[in-house]
Amino acid sequence: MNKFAQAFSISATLVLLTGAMAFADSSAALKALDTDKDGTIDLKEAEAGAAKVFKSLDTDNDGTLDAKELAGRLDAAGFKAADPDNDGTLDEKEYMALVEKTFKAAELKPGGRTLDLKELNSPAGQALLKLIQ
Ligand SMILES: [Ca+2]
Ligand SMILES: [Ca+2]
Ligand SMILES: [Ca+2]
Repeated sequence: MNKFAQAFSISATLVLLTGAMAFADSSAALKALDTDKDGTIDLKEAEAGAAKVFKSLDTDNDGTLDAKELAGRLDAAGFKAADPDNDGTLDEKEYMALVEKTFKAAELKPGGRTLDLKELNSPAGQALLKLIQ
């Protein structure tokens, strides 16, 4: 195998692995969050997950999340958009509004009110999972 073919084969394997991992993650997340076991996540289930995440991320217990506490879950642009009062932190109301907005963005059928595995595997679905599990 020449170098090019080798590199190609390695990156193809990585893409396959990443794809498989994303799928496995979403399906485990769906199972964990789907408390009424209908095979989808509704906004109430997403919010229940988000409330748990909010509590566990608020390590200094001041009732808000700052960019440091949200590291790896929300990028700077996302943080700014979710902080309309511009105080540099997200309180629970701002966090829940962000969760609802991201939930709606992940819906392939707008107004469907639930997210299935395919929707959770979309970029918006993946962004949502970072906020609720
Ligand atoms: Ca459900
Ligand atoms: Ca905090
Ligand atoms: Ca704020």
